[in-house]
Amino acid sequence: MTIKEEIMQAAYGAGEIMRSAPPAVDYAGSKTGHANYVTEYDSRVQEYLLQRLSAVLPEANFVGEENGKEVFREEYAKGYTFVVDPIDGTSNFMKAYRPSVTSIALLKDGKPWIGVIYNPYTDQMFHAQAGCGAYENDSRIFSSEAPLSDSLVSMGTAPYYEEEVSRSAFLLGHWYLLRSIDIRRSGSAAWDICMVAAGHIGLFFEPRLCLWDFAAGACILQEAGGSITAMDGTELNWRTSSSILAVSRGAAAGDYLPPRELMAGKPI
Ligand code: 2AM
Ligand code: CA
Repeated sequence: MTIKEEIMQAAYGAGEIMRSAPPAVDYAGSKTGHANYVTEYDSRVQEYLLQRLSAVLPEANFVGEENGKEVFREEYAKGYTFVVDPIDGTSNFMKAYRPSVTSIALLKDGKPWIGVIYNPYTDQMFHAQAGCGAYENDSRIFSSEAPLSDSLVSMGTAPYYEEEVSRSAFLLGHWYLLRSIDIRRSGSAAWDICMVAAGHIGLFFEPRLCLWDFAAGACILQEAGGSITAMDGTELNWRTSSSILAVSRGAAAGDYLPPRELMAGKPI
């Protein structure tokens, strides 16, 4: 088995744990701030992935959302680092609303090299390796060639931060509503990025996300011909939390960068 196939097997195992949860899962306690929940399943899936992925590549570092290593360490810039979100879409998971997915990125020398995202409720496995194309299950995927005006846009509301951040999300959402077919909000950033990669969504944005929310999706989207940057169009550094703009081939061919005032939460 290749390393990517072994990571996919680990993601299937994570999905089994998620599917074993009762229909609605009470949260085990809030992390810091508004809407920032963690259930016993987030911890269980992360523990499982830590064991399983350590066996795949014992020399790799491991950064998981639930061990909260937000700060990128210099040692991650060389060699291999797994960046794992055991359950992306935890609020959905708690309410048995969908989707919730497992997201696993393997960074090589500090940049996404392999991305695996699995939705266990629909058995959709998205996977990519740099230079080898992106796939949904066994089929190659490509981002859409439709212009933004003929695309759906998905947004994240960034409910975890100070009020200006979510205000800017809604100002930007309205700006994109006027320039697209309509707006969607799934509750899982990793899933939304896969939807751009597979051609269903033309553009996804969220004013602030952590590395484990977007690292695997970034690899999949880039291999599907799309692009991913910060919301002002600048390159991601793969080290810190960032605003995210994930764009299809068609949307990227036109004007899609939002006005800076809106990013700062100021109406125009
Ligand atoms: P989660 O479900 O793994 O917590 C929803 O707006 C998106 O933001 C989800 O992908 C969610 O991931 C993510 N998210 C949750 N808490 C966050 C935080 N503190 N910082 C950044 N993103 C977060
Ligand atoms: Ca999570």
